[in-house]
Amino acid sequence: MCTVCGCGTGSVEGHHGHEHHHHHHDHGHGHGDLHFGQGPAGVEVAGMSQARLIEIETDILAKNDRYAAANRARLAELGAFAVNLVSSPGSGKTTLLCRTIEALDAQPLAVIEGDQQTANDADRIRATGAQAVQVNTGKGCHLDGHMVGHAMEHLDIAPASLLFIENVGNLVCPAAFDLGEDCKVAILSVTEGEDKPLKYPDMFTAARLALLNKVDLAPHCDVDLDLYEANLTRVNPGLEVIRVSARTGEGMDRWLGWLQSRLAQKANRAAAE
Ligand SMILES: Nc1nc2c(ncn2[C@@H]2O[C@H](COP(=O)(O)OP(=O)(O)OP(=O)(O)O)[C@@H](O)[C@H]2O)c(=O)[nH]1
Ligand SMILES: [Mg+2]
Repeated sequence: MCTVCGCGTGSVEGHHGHEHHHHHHDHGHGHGDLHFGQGPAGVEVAGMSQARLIEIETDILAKNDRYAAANRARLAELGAFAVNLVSSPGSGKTTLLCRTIEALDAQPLAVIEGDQQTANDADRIRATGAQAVQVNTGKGCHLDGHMVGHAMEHLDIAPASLLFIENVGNLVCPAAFDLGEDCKVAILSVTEGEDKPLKYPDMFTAARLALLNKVDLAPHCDVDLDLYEANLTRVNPGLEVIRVSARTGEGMDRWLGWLQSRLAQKANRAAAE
């Protein structure tokens, strides 16, 4: 997770150049494997204690959480339902989003697009007629609460509308950052391999729903869709999974139904207050 190196401070308090050296030792777990992070060995950084690392992480995430809380309060007032779409690059976030927007037809919505560079994805969204703001994160590998707060100011977010936030394509860092969204939806495409939920569990534990995309390609990829699903629910037993194809439209009804029911709940809650 990038909070370990402190790159998350970039947008919150101005970018500070930093250099760090991770000392990699074999901690004796056999086969010459190296264990860091949540593994038994923990994280080791030269000149930095584990306590100091946790302090930095806590600091970054606490700042982020204040921005996220402000975004969440604003969305609650409006009764707008916000989805944070997370996945590795190219799994089909923008394609699915364009199909979703076309299918939602006249439903008020707004889109925030996160990418390191280019406005390609916001351009693709605007081509559907929807309003979109592109956020370029530069060296950043994820959106944060501060960026999303600013982007929200540039959008006309209607009461009881949908806000889609497409995060930077990255299967690791976006998992750690709350943007004030109602939920993270992880997209995993069938070309990525059945083991991805096991290798990158954070994203799938942080998500409420997983869209298993590109199922139209399954026959060409020699993959096991049931194994994809089993591995997803193994890392997160509460995860809902919907098989979809942005290409053929398969499964889109279930995804749209999921969205509409969540939006209705949120809008009703706002109306009742
Ligand atoms: N066959 C097939 N191709 C798909 C499907 N969904 C997306 N693609 C293709 O996958 C490629 C990547 O799609 P994008 O929508 O750009 O993926 P993304 O997740 O938005 O990528 P980044 O924003 O760069 O992280 C494109 O060539 C899409 O046409 C699908 O359901 N089936
Ligand atoms: Mg995209």
